[in-house]
Amino acid sequence: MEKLIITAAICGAEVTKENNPSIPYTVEEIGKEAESAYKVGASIIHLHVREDDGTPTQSKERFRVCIEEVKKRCPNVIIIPSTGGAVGMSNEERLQPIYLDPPPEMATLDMGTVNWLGGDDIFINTENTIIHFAEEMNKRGIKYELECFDKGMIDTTLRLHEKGHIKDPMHFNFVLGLIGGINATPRDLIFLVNSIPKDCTYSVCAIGRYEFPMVTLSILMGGHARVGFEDNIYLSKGVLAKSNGELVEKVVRIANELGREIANPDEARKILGLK
Ligand code: KMH
Ligand code: ZN
Repeated sequence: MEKLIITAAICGAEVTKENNPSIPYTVEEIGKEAESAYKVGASIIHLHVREDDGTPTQSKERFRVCIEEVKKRCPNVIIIPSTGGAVGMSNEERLQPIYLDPPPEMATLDMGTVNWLGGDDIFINTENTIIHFAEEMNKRGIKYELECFDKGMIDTTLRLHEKGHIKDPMHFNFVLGLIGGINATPRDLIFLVNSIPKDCTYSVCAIGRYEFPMVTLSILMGGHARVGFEDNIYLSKGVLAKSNGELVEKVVRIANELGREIANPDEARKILGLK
């Protein structure tokens, strides 16, 4: 089996210090959290950024300084800025990090609209939005992480791939257990994995208590793993994680027990087909 790529989603846009005091907001906090994950085995940082008061932002300048801080602490790590941002942001705002110079190696591409965490919120990604985001990334040589919250989003991806908007090699991230998206069960994950072409790569993340069971199944099936405060703030039942590093360490322990080696960033680049 390929070595395991571990992504740390260190911040997200939804969780706050009221949920877990270790959620990073400032540039220094973001840098420290990325470093905690990198030091113990994360080769990718999925990055959202915040203002110092915790407000999510897609400001290009804020991304620039945060990426600089992360790179200083984690020299060759792969950074995947979010183009999802937070619910309610405009498309122009969400796309800001892909216009950095130099452009990021990768960025997220959200593959459909989803009811967001119950209530009235909707995370809107129309087909035209997806095509526009993909084409803008294509122009800049940015590889997308294809975020799928449900099976239909895989079908959309494959259709847009067929039409030439989405380029090879495709790398998916399956998000399970989000209220509004697909459930986090072995049956659902196997269904998703069986729905993508065999030559694609994929990673798996799941919300809250589903994080480690779903990631473990992905490790067993040959997929990759994403953990971090964006998805889950607990190390175990009722025990808040003190850092993203603790969550990554737990994945490394599980992978070691299951005999799956961990990829370093350059090995991850090779697996993902990055230049
Ligand atoms: N915060 C969500 C609305 C992404 O990073 O592309 C979007 C999200 C997905 O987290
Ligand atoms: Zn995200």
